[in-house]
Amino acid sequence: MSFLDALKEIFPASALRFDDASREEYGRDESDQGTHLPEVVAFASNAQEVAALLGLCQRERVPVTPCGARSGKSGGSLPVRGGVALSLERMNHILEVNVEDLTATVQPGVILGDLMKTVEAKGLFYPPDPNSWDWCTLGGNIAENAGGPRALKYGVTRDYVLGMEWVVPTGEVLRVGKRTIKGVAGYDLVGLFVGSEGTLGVATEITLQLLPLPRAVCTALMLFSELDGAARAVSAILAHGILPRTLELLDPVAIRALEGSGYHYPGGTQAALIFEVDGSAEEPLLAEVARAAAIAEEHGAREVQVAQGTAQREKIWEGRRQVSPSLRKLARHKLSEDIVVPRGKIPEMIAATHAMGARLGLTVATYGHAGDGNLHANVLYGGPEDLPRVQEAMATIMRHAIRLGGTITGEHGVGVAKRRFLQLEQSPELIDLQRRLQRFFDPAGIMNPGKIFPDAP
Ligand code: LAC
Ligand code: ZN
Repeated sequence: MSFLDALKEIFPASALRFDDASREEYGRDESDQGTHLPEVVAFASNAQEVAALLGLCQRERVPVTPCGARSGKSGGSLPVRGGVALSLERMNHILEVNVEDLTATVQPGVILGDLMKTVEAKGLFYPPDPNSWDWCTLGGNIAENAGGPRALKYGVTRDYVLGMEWVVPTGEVLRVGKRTIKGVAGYDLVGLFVGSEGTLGVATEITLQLLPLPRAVCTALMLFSELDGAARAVSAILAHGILPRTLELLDPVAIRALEGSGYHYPGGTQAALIFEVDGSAEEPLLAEVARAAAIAEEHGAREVQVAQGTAQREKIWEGRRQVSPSLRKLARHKLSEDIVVPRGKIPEMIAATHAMGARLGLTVATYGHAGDGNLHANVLYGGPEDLPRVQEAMATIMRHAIRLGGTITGEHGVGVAKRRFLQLEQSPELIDLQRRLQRFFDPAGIMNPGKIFPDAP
């Protein structure tokens, strides 16, 4: 039987697309890494279909690239070697929210924002909040081990995954992990699979840990006339024993980008921090905001606006979420980094990034999750003629982050965008060990090939 006939035995006709428009659509994502056409797009509706597809592709040596909303920033869902784009977006049911156990069980195509709203309506809280929460899927969050602003206090996706139904690249369906908070039986395969960027298999069901919804939240926007002051305020606030749930930074380029998108900051604002605390009552939170504001003012903050109510808070966050799309309007292209440095090194990293931009004559925006040291350095450029300088800028930023004790990616993953930089951070022995692990799970090398690791020497 031909591969195509076998595919048609696994999926109904309505779940297979071969037309050019669909292949183009599923050949792109949010990473600015070009279009890579799959031969076919297959829409799974259950684990058995996923398992049968992976088994078939393993036998026939056909590449499979899983995808959800394709909101990823490192090209994780790009079918760079063609083959099958396996979409999980139709598996989009929230299967259970268990108030007594504080767990939720979901299919991989559930939109993160839908889960957030559903559990919040029951007084529960799912903290990981990548900025694409209103359209990214939980399967993608699992694949990339997504983080977001609240990672500062609450950690990242991995910290909430208790167990999964997982299809390995050879087509077996496994249950990994558990449904309880504690549990140490066997190897931590959940830890291995979460963040494996689609190379070690596919989640077909996910059980997540939830928390009680904080009863009070307080958000402040701190405005600075100098970027360096804002960067130092981040370190100072954290060093004074305050643990906000977010501490986000916007630099002058990010602020300029927002101006054109309808978000206005007072004239002369060169940097902003979004400080947010949560807890069980409002009064102690206001005291924390006052302490943080005093520290910010010592570091040159000229204005601190405390959000009055949900609408004002949402407006502040809407501005933050618009940074990435707004930067696109300043230049034809942008490459987005998500390096992390130890928190004490945040001011140094920001200064080095801007100095590097000035030296190379490139506009670089630095913004993001400054509180956990995770900065989005975005290099803006006009066209292919700028690429050599852009590549140099990226390499410089990553080398600097590593020199300061950091890492090349805090939340977006390595994907295709950063695979040639992995060796800046990891030894050849470590990369080789991971390649062997990959081969163990995926002998034919069909699962999201061309990702994470540089091509073998
Ligand atoms: C953000 C995305 C780019 O934080 O991670 O805006
Ligand atoms: Zn981010």
